[in-house]
Amino acid sequence: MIQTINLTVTGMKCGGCETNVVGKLTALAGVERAIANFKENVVSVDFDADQIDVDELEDVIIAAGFGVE
Ligand SMILES: [Cu+2]
Repeated sequence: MIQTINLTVTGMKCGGCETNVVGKLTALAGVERAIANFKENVVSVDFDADQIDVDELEDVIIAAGFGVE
């Protein structure tokens, strides 16, 4: 089942950061869609909870150099 989560992500400073985060997330199996907004510090992810969980999403964001609150 596809779920949507809105994560508070810190450290995004421009559109390049948004593209970076979205690219990392959408490369994961089970992520259907990701939208990042650096001004709002929000990353919205549509994901298949049977394939991937929120901890894995957060790990990828953190590995890319950003923070998750
Ligand atoms: Cu940036």
